[in-house]
Amino acid sequence: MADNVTVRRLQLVAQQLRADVVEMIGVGKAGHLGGSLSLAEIVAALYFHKMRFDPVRLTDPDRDRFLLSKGHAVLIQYAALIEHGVIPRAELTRVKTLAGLQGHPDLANTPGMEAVTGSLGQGLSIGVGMALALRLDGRASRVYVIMGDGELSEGQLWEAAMAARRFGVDNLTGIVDRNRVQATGPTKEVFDIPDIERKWDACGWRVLTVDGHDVGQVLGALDAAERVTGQPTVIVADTVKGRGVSFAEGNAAFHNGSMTEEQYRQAVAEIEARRAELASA
Ligand SMILES: Cc1ncc(C[n+]2csc(CCOP(=O)(O)OP(=O)(O)O)c2C)c(N)n1
Repeated sequence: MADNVTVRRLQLVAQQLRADVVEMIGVGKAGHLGGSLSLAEIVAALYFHKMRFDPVRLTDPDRDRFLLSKGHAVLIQYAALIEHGVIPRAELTRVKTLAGLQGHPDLANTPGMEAVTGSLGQGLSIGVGMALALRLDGRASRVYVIMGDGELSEGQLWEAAMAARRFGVDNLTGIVDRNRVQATGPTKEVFDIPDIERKWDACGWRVLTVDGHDVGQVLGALDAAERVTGQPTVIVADTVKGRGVSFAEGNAAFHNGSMTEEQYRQAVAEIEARRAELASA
């Protein structure tokens, strides 16, 4: 069980990550706001508590691996790496420019990335391979693969899911960011995927469902996943797309939308207000 001090600290980190994402997108520049903000607590829990991650030893072979299969949400990963000092803060305003950080994970030019992702459906295959390699090498490292619920329509992902069970890959934790909104509308309308938990279960995975904005629940599930042996674990995290910025919440227009000056100011103010509320509680 995570203690209250840890939970509060991570809630505040999550708000900082949200603030960074909003600053990266700024005014009049399209960016994946919704699917980044829905991951704030999960990314905070992983990068600032759970993962073996040393910002000054990024290639430590014993590190845990973080794979953002829904690579379009990389802004939230950049935010974590900025807060860890891996990426200079000055890069915030150069995101999605030719010379700056790219709109999807870029292995060659961005420190702290483990794979190129963004073509949806591929991250789990990479993760299974990495987890198997780590096991062969006798390392205790874990692999975390973050997927979107819209992304679950990709067939390759289910091949990887079955392979993970076939090979008893228990050093792999999948996380599904179930925010129920896709690029162009509600996932249910674009490509409905009912019974997500039962699908993973049928593929032989241990399945845990949490509120993805409840840091205590997220940490509890991450710990539980570590104790599972002989099979992989997936955490289905119920989240809200755009969480923390009211006009973006559940709104597909902010899947990859741009903000007006007024919306930008409102987003900054709402995130700051929540941060102040958490800090004073
Ligand atoms: C193979 C592939 N097809 C289509 C796209 C375009 N695309 C980018 S994001 C997205 C929606 C993804 O929805 P979801 O996985 O639910 O992500 P989230 O809502 O969490 O951002 C799509 C279709 C892509 N990146 N890769």
